Amino acid sequence: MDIKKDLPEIFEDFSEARKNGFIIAKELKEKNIPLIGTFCTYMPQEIAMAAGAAVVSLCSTSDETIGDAEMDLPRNLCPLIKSSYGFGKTDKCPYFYFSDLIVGETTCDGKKKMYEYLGEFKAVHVMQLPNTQVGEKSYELWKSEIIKLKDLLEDKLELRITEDKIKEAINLKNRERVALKEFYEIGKLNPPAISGTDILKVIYGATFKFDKEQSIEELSSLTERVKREYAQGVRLDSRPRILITGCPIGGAAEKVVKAIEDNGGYVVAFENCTVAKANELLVDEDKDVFDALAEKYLAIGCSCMSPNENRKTLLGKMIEEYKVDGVVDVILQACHTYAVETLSIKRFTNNNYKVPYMAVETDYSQSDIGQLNTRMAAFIEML
Ligand code: BJ8
Repeated sequence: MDIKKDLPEIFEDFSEARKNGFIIAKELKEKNIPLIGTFCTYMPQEIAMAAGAAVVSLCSTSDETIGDAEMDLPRNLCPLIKSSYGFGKTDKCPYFYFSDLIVGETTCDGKKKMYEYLGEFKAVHVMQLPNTQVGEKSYELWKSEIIKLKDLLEDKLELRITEDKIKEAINLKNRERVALKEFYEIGKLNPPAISGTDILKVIYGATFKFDKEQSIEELSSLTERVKREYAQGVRLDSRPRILITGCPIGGAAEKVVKAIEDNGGYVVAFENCTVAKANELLVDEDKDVFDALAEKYLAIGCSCMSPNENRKTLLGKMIEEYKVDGVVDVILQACHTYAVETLSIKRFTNNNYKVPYMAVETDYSQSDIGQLNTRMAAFIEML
């Protein structure tokens, strides 16, 4: 990271990391480094890392390939699923193109059925994720699926994944999570140091940096610099502080963050998978590696789980710690599990924390920007 650059330029550099993907993915292939593509936070990345592979989140956040996907899939389906399938079908995503294996999980119905078709033109492995976090059987199933993934990667890549290698990967991934967390926790500063748009640029961009040691270093010095400048008086104005929860929002759905920040608020916290859901919990480094991984990943508070108390636990903690004035629940169109959960999240925020709540349904098009602006302006005005 060039320390002479000003902060906005550094935030842009993180954003650029994804766009440089083609070259980076090609370089990895030339060095014979396997690439494992993922779609979901439940994927235990440490197993692939222990195999010496690079793990990448596959393109699924733009409407560029939705038209191609709709030739095969129903139109009334979540844009994330259509976009994922469309990128796989059209080979427009360099990460898809270069992936040796794509690992999916049986999360929501649309996604797990889409993998069946994706498997027709890509190597896909689907991990059987239980529908509940409750009970020994769910835990045992998930642990056995993690071991199965390890066995499969050993066969496919013709190598052995030792427990020591998994331990190393757990340690590295934990350190990366801590660095990410220390950065996004800048959102706790009041008034804010930086906008939610910039927080997202860095956190989302960091997932496309493959040299994790370097990325950890860059994140740590960026966090330090923002805090230092804040102490010297560089800060934003005081505005209503918004927490975003719900579906993942990197890419096209970032329009919601923009609508909030263009209409008088700042997003100070992201509870969803793009930020906190993926990074809050660390993997226990003192346990058996498979137990530790099963425990960490199964605890993710996704609406695909029933019941989904872990979402509320994290949400409540963040509402308090980030001194949130309002909660915006972002629902991607036709995402039934998050849409159904809006009632219980509304009750939870209104009743337990007395914080106003609003749910917005959106897709990857730009057609609802006017409507988003109107709704956000009204919500923020009321806070
Ligand atoms: S752990 S949030 S990344 S499943 S694809 S559920 S938006 S209908 S993405 Fe997710 Fe993993 Fe859960 Fe996180 Fe809804 Fe669309 Fe399904 Fe989605």
